[in-house]
Amino acid sequence: NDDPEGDTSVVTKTKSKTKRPPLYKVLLLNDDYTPMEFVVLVLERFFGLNHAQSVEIMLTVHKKGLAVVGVFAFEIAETKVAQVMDFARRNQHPLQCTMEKE
Ligand code: TYC
Repeated sequence: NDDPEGDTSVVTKTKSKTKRPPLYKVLLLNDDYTPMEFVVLVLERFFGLNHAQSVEIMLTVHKKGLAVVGVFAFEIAETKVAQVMDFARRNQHPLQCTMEKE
């Protein structure tokens, strides 16, 4: 505390904050054309989900319009989105996959 006149006093406390990396939700969007089996394959292949979980999430997207497929650190979420978009494009399906900060 720099206080040459002795008339003020400032106490500064530094907080030791442990910052966790922000997490990102990866979302799958519904459309009218991508076959259900293709979406199930995407969920199994890129998100490591079993067949039953994949069918369940696919049907949620189909009924509700979208669903969170998983929550990941930025780079991992980015990679998943790119893999899904690339796989859909190569197979000429309009399937859309996006990410958003949690
Ligand atoms: N709505 C599609 C159909 O009826 C199936 C579908 C499900 C498409 C999920 C995209 O993310 C999706 N064939």
